[in-house]
Amino acid sequence: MKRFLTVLLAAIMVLALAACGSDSGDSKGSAAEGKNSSAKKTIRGGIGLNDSHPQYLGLLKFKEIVEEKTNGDITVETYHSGQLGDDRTMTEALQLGSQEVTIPSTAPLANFVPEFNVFDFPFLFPSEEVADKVLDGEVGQKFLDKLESQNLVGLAYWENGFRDVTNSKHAIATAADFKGLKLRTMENDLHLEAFRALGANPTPMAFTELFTAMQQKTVDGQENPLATIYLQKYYEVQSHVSNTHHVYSPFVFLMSKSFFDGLTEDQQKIVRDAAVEAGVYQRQLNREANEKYLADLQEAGITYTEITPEAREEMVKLVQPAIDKYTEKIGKETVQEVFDAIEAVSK
Ligand code: TK8
Repeated sequence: MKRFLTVLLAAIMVLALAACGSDSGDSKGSAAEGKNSSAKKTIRGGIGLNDSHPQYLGLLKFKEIVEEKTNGDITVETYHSGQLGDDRTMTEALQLGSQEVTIPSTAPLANFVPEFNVFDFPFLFPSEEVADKVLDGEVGQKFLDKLESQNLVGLAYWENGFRDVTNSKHAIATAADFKGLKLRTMENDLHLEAFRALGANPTPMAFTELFTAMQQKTVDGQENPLATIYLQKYYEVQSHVSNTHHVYSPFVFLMSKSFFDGLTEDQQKIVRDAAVEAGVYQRQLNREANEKYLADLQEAGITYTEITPEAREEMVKLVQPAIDKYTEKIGKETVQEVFDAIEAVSK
């Protein structure tokens, strides 16, 4: 009898402790608390670029706004340089609910929602201003809405930027200069097809492996916007850069849908508005330093080659079959909607 009472008492104590524990303490991204929960929440935000890149400075701005607007009910932990993994891994972590925010380029994101390939059509956007108007408008929102089926919420578009090619072999002035170059591309079949069409020998690779691959000469070159080329110190392992501007690359500010759904309506508005406001700040930071990045790259010993309009026109023609193929894959109507939106804001 005595033993029975002891076990019963222990069981009651365990239940009492469990009941106390569930009302307090941070829930790291748990949606289990439900909308009306008073529990404090933590957002783990991870990116691949390093802590000097405008993308990270934008994430810090997001943190500042969210923590201030929620009076600390939501805290944001920020991770850079692939500390939480590469773009694909972090996006999968959002789907699983083990991370709350990441901000990949549309190219890797197209592995989750293929329609995003349209934003990686070579030479699609003529300028940053046109890109902003299309992405921040009705058409851009339609693509963000497609993310919900993947347990992802797209809160805003940020800017990776116009991508330029670097390599350690020779100057790239025309398409002929791509011949045989081993170029790392993002993990995206459209990018692979486009660079094959230009005559290169492309290989897909996670961003987190790129610097080592160039250092070890596993690849001859890569392509990224100037901010990444300079701030990730590619001048240490590359000798040439050309302003191919072959793709304007958007970032998408992603949040785990299970986490987002667990926020109160006020908190949902705060994180959405914060992602948009921090995005405007990030885009501005990304653009205003481009000229300085190019000058600093040349200062660091990189040879810069300007692509002439004629050379670029030839590249446009060479990649057209890849665009045609992906127009079929994505759907002519969806693609045409983007083309029409670009034309409408370019007038
Ligand atoms: C950083 C990447 C990078 C992208 C790439 O995580 O992979 O080259 O341009 O910005 O998303």
